[in-house]
This record gives sequence, C-alpha cells and structure tokens, in this order.
Amino acid sequence: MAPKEENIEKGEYVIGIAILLAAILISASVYLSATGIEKAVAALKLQASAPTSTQQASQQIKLYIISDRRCADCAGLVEQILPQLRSVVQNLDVEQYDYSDSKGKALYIQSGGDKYLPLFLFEPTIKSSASYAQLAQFLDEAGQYLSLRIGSEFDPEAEICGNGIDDDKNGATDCQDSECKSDISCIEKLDKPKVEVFVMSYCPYGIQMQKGMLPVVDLLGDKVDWNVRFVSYIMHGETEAYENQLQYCLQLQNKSKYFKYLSCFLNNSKSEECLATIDIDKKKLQSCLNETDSKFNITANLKNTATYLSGRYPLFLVDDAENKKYGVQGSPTFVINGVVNEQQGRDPQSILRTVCMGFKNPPAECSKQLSSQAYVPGFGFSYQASGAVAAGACG
Ligand SMILES: [Ca+2]
Ligand SMILES: [Ca+2]
Repeated sequence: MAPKEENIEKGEYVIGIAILLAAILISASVYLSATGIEKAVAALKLQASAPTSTQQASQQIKLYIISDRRCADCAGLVEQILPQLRSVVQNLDVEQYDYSDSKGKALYIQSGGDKYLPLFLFEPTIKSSASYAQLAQFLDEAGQYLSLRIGSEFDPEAEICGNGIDDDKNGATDCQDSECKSDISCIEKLDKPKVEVFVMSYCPYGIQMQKGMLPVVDLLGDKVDWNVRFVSYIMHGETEAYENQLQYCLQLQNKSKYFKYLSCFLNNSKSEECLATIDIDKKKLQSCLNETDSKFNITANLKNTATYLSGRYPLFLVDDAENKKYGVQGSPTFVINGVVNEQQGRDPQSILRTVCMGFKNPPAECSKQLSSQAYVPGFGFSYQASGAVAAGACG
C-alpha cells in the first residue's frame, strides 16, 4: 500500500521526553498539535502558587496510585509522573497499591469506568488545592475520586501474553488466547529467525535502528537471516537512491562484508572510503549495480518526476513486494518472522530481545545483555541521552 499523503507530509520528527510526558498527560497520541503540547508542558512547569485563604498550607492532598506488577511499563510511567505532580501539588500524600492487593482492587472498582492502569486517583480535597486550576483540565470524575488523565494503556482484566497465566480466566493461556494474536511474543518461532528492517539509507531514524542492530548481528551472526530492505520511495535525494542501491548489491554479494561496510558507513557516511575497507569483487558489484538499475528503473524513476510519489518522492522499488506485503509506511520498519513490530526499540538489547523471541530454541547468546541505550539518530556512534525517546521516523 502506498503511504498516504498526510503521512509523508509529516516528514521527520523526534519526540523528546518533555513532549512525551506532556503527550501522556493529555492522553493523546504523538501527533498532537504544537499548541496542545506547549500548553501541557507549560501546565506542568508551573509551580504551585502560594496557598490561598481557602486552603490551609498544611492540608494533605491524598493521592492513590494503583499500578500492576505484571505491567512492564507502568512503574516507569509512575516514576515519570509522580515527581512532576509533587512539584505542582503541595502536601501531596501518596499511597501506592498494586492491582493484586485487595485495597488496590477495591479502589479500582470504586473508581469505576477508568479501565487502564496506572491510575492516579485524587481525593476530592484536591479541589481546595491552589494547583487545582492547573490540574482540572487533566482530571476526570471517577466515582468519589478524580482521576488524572495520563494515557495509561494497561488493562488489568485482559490476557497478558507470555506470563504463563490465564489472566482473564477464559481457559486460554498466553498465545492460545485470541487476544494475543498480534503480540510480538506470540510470533511464529523458527529455527532461523528472519529479520527484515526497512530503511532509507539517509534517514536519521533508519540509521539509528541499523546502528542498534549491528551489535546483535555481531552476537547472533548466521543464526539469524538478516535483511536490510529499502522503503519503496526515497526522501533524501539522488544520493540516497544510489546508496540504497549499493547496499542492496553488497548484501546480495556477501552479507558479512555488507555489515562490515555498514558499520563504517553508519559512522561517517563515506561510501567510497567504507567500500575500501572491505574486500569485495568490484566487477561483480558493478554488474549488480547495472542490472539493478535497469531492472528496477532506478535512474529512470529519478529522472521522471511524473512517477514521483505525491509529486515529491522518487520511487525506489527493489523491495516493493515486501513493502506491499507488510504495508511499510516509513523508515525504520522492523519485521520479525513476518510480523511488523510497531513498538520495536532501537537499542541493541531491545532488538536482541525481539529477535530471540523468533527462535524455536533460543541459543545461549540470547541470555547475554547488550546495551539498553540507543544511539543518536543520524550518522555517528554516540549514544542518545538517557531518557530520550527514539520515536522519530521518515515517511
Ligand atoms: Ca497470560
Ligand atoms: Ca486467557
């Protein structure tokens, strides 16, 4: 399927942690309007004003937090939001419960309606707080409480895939449960997992994913069928078309030499220099480049603007069948054993974890720990600041 116009218009973006938090707080997707984000950030950054005459400085504001230890992301979310709240609301008195505690479960039921965890439930005393005016826009009635809208996503009553428990007690555990059909832990297991990563060779975020992948390629080597594929259009000019083409041919000729080339190219973007670091049959390479060009009309498509996608982006069709098969919309797109993993992290450890889920019998290397820090988008192997979120894409 061809990407939609609005998707392309979105261009390249990256989401910093401040914006992410703001986005969480207004419970929306990452495609918020700039004004919405600014408003939410501003609201969070406001310090609590001085207590008013209607509020005793010493009055405690009770906040119940209900989380779930089965939820991988919940604790992190609480850790992000709680300090922000403490800086805004004076005299916050916090009690934290797990959904499995009787008190936690009771609060969950009493608050009614709000299905997802973590839940932040204020006692109505929050209304007398000086910060209420700022917070009110994020609060919803929830039984006798006021629930902070943070975009929680964990449903404690649903099946959790991969914990060995029939969570929703419908007789089907984990991958047997239809709720887990599209979960990445339930993908088909293969003797040799197949990884297909779709990129544009000059897309900073595709480069970021490729850099995260290299240590995993080193570790697992031939135990995995590694494939770098190319999105069916280019956004970074003619240079990108020819770099894609070069990488395509290098892979056809020798994968391990290709990855050696890639570790050089992702560092300095110097094709020629990096080609010189590998011992490759230049004649064979040149004939592959010629054949690929005529087979997939690469130069012809660059020249013929009438074929451009949305009138702006030249087509690049070497992997068009796979692009169509997976509905690839942009760079990077990570596919494991034929399933697109929308949530794929870009640090080596996250990639290792996903790839290892694809094995029938995971090898010993799967219990190794690689770095959990993602590299920066774009060329060069420096790490992204911790806490930054790798969510940008080209497409
Ligand atoms: Ca389960
Ligand atoms: Ca179940």
